[in-house]
Amino acid sequence: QHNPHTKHGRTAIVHLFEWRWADIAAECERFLAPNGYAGVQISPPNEHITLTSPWYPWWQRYQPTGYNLCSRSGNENELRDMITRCNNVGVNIYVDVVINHMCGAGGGEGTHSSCGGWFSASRKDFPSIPFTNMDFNDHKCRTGSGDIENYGDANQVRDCRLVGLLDLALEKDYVRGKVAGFMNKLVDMGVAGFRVDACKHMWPGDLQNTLGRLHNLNTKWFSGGSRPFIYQEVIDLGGEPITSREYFHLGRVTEFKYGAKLGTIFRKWNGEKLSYTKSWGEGWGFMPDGNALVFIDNHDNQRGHGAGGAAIATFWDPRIHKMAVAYMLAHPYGVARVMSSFRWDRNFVNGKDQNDWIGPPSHGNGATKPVPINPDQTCGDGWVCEHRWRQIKNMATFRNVVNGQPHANWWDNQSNQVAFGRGNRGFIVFNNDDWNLDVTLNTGMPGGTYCDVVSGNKDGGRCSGKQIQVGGDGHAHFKISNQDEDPFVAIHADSKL
Ligand code: QV4
Ligand code: CA
Repeated sequence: QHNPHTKHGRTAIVHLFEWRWADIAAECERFLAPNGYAGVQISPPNEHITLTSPWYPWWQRYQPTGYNLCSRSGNENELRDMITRCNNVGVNIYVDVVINHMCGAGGGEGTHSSCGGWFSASRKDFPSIPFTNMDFNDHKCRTGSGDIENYGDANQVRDCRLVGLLDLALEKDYVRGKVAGFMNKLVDMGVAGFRVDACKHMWPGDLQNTLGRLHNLNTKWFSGGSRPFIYQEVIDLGGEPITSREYFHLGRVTEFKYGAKLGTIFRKWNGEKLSYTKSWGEGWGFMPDGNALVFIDNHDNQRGHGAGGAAIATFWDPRIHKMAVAYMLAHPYGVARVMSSFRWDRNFVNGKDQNDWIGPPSHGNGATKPVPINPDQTCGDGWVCEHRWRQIKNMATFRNVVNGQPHANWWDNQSNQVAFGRGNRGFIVFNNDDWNLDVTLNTGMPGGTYCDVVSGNKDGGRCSGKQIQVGGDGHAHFKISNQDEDPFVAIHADSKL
């Protein structure tokens, strides 16, 4: 189902990657709701393997060992409290669910799992669910290694092991029932939907059956008959037999071309220019608007996993990252997701980060640290909190203010200076060239003085950033130095002084 069921005209989702439930609950109340964020994507909440070599990597959470709800982010009570408190302030929760597989085949045997439950990867035995060796796909897989070896063969992509992860037989009624039961427990607790991991590796028919078993959303917070929002992780950059299109009828799909292209454009690689984005969206060969879930970076490709490579614009390149995220939030295409990261010690050897496995800030024993908030509203202890950066936070508001308005009043200099508006509700101007921008443009907005929400905030009647004068004819003069800390300017109906 394609509708995120957002509340109060809010639009943007933030992925609070690896945050603890207690911190997310507090963040919903103190920051997300007051600043108009629509929802949170949370890390997988169920039991997962714990590994010590490498030391508690972030990706251990993509190796389920059971469906009990205790994880590195907290226990079931903390999860329930978080869902309740976020819902009570109108912030939706979307759960990252890993249902294609269990842990790696080499995961051993014992109680090294986040709830302390016993399992055996070697015997394919997960008694807390229970799944046994009859619930996996190995008999169907035809590759020598049992792993996916060739993405050109759709059968092995669906029926073999993704990097050695024990592949569930989702064709079985029993497995479908267990997976749906796990998801329904979360639906009943009040979540609004799911980011479904590794959908390329599951048959659309199996997914359709499983998702068809989901309950309607909890009527304490959602109107009767509401179906869970589904967005499916399928990496489709073209060139493979499995396409995003096969999944459109089930829900939205992650559009990986979006961040890969926009990163390339803002980096000015491969001869790309910002002016070419006049037809951004479907005009670039992206999936239909109503199917797309868009983002600049995600938890994989910000550290070299997944797709997109070095072009991806992450918090490590803040100037480019802020521009790319602002472009996404200003543009009408897709449901938008903002990444909120933790920092780690990058260590590139021959272009590969040796530390791409490092988990969230922790006390050393694998217990994730809380997110402390500094007096200036930034986060401490290695939490990056991109969603709190003024430029990004204010663009999330921009997206809400212009929601439903058409892309309008495009201008470009045939290079890397562009501008566009959203009806008569908002206007944004970018200068990604190596020279100044100095131009008068039709903003389409009512006359008046507006506060630029990139360089500052509107606070009461005052503006801490640049002020933009829009004349009675909708025209305004813009000057943006290529030396500016953030070489873009954005105004909207609610930033009028
Ligand atoms: C290793 C070898 C295998 C070998 C296996 C033997 O590489 O060849 O068969 O040991 O046991 C980790 C390790 C990986 C290891 C594997 C199994 O990195 O080296 O295999 O565990 O032990 C995340 C990480 C992976 C990690 C995985 C499980 O990115 O590195 O694997 O979690 O912990 C494709 C998919 C797409 C996927 C993307 C990364 O189409 O669906 O790759 N993205 C999603 C998630 C991603 C997650 C998974 C899928 C798996 O966004 O975070 O992978 O749930 O494009
Ligand atoms: Ca599979």
